[in-house]
Formats: sequence, C-alpha cells, structure tokens
Amino acid sequence: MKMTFRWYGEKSDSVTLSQIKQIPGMTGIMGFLDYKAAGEVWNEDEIAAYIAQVNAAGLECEVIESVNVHEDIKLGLPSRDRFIENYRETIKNLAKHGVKVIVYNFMPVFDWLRTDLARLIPEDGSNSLYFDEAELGDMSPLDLVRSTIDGSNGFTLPGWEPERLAELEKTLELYKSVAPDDLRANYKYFLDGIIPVCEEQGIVMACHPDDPAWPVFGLPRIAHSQSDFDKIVALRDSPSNTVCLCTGSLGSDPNNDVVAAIRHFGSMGRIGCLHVRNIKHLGYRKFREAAHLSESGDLDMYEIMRAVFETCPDSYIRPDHGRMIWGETGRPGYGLYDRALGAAYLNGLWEAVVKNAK
Ligand code: CS2
Ligand code: MN
Repeated sequence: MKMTFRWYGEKSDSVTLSQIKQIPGMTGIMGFLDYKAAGEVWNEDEIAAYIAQVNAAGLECEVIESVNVHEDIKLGLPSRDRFIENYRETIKNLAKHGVKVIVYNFMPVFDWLRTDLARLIPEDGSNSLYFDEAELGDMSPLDLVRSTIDGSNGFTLPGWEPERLAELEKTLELYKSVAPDDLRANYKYFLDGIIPVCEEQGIVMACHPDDPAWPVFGLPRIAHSQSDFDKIVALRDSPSNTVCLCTGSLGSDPNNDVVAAIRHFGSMGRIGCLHVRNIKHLGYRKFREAAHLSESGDLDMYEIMRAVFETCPDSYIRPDHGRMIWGETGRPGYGLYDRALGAAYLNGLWEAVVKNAK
C-alpha cells in the first residue's frame, strides 16, 4: 500500500508539499494540473515542472487525478476523435514522467455533487460536505452550480471549472437524447481509443464512481454499483482498464457493499487505486461525509483495509475528503488537518491488518 494525498498545485491549494511530507507514512501525492480544461493536451514541460516540484519535496507523483474527459466524448459527438487523440497524447506525456495511474470519471456534466459544502456536524462542531436529494429537488442545475461556486471559498472545485460550466444549459439539453446504454457505448469507444496506448505505456486508467451513487438531474449515470463496474471493466478487457474504488462515493448508497466490491475487483486485479473515506447516512438519499474513523460513520474501515490487504495490497490509497476542523479554511473537502488525521488512522489500521495476518 502506498499512502498518498491529493494536491492541486502551488497556486491552487491551501496545503503545501512540506506540510504533506510531514504527515507520517506519506509516500506521495495524487497530482493534478488544475488549470487544464477537459480535452486539452497536458504538455511535457508542464508535467515535468509539476513533478519536479513534488519530487523536490521528497514525495512521489505516480498517480494523476484527474485528466478530465471532454463532454463531446461522453456525448459521442463527431468532434470526439480529436479529444481522444489529445487524451492519448496526454497519456504518453504522463508516462514519460513516471506516472503509473490516471484517475478520471465518466459522469455527464458534473463531477461530485453536494447540496451543502459546509454542513455543521452537531456532535462536534466541525463541518463537512453534505447531500440531501430533497434539497436538490427545488434547485435547477444552474442554481446548484452557483451555490457550489459561492461556497467554495474562492477555490475552483474539481469538475466545476468555469470554462466547462459556461455551456451548461446547452450540454444538459444534448444529454436528453443519451440513454445509459448510449453513454456506455460512447465509453467503450473512448476506452478502445486509449487503452492500447495505456498498455503500451504501462499506464492504468482508474474510473472514479458517480458521486452520489445514483442519477441526478435526470442525467444518465453508469458507474455507481458493483454491477455497473462489472460492465465497465468488461467494456475493454485489459489490466489497464480499472476502478478507482472510492469508498465514500460508492458508500453513499447503503445498498452498495463496499467491502465486497473491493474484494471482487481487487481479486480480479482491477483496482487501480482507492479513495478511502467514511460516510454517514442520514435518510433516503441524504448523507454527510464523516471523519474517517469507523464509528463516526457507516462504513467499516477496518474491513475495508483488510479487503485491500487481502486482494490488492500494492494499491495507492488516499484519504478522500476531510471535514473542516480546528478553524481551518480552504477548498471544501480538501483541508489539511482532517485528511492528515484520516491518513494517520488508515496507516494505523494497515499496521494492525498486516500484523494480524502474520
Ligand atoms: C474526487 C473526484 O474530490 C473528489 O471527490 O474524488 O473529484 C475525483 O477526483 C474525480 O471524479 C476523478 O475524475
Ligand atoms: Mn473519491
């Protein structure tokens, strides 16, 4: 297991590399060029500069998250071939600089969605990301985007880049004629275009689940259960076509058995990396993100780490979103303190799992 931390780059993160390096057991980061629009080529010089900076801080950068997929690819528009070609170029450029895993998602229009970015947790006075479908019912997609941007403390959130959102209404209209099977067919076309390059370059693609784990705003979504991911890994049967197993995203639906999913895809060799965080269910399609500790939420974090150890022990892991605690401000979900506590806790569980196995 390699414990890593998401880092958005010097200009876009409130957390510094030296702070990350001081978290016990931290081996590297999951990197991101946050200024790249979906569909753009990531050039070698910018990749090299970013990775050199990470390495200079004593950290590795073997995972990149996210190289976003252009909407035209998901919609299956004729212009997709140009964007797939750019994606292939980016894969080759990343591989040249030692990257092994690329995390991405295939969610139409939105990345993760929340109805509140700073919901008070009454038990301890901290706050965390929160979702309640009932609140969403009254909002248009544009309302939600506006409130999300307003609540993000001046940071751009992943998947919420202004360029991508400018054409929101037009894009939503285009999706009206895309059924889940069409989206899957477009996904296969994308994978057929990029996976051969990944195989040749030694790169693993890891698909992040839909978050929350159900369709929103009537958009097609095809990546939020074990059976969805069975279909995804079968779209292109290759060790380079894998899952980014995000426990909090899959776990937002209490019907998903996260531990079983890890065992299932882990033993198939189809887990490219994991995001490990906890979630607290509060009702039907209503949840908040909890501290990583098992007893703070509804997931059994010990069993999660044991499943990783027994089926995919060499995985890259990162704590996922954290709460905002101790008065910290920053990018919602991406402060330093609670994610550092999360990493320390997961490392502790790992030590216990490893020693118990002996
Ligand atoms: C991440 C996702 O912040 C998060 O929730 O887990 O944004 C993830 O990086 C993307 O979906 C992958 O493209
Ligand atoms: Mn995640």
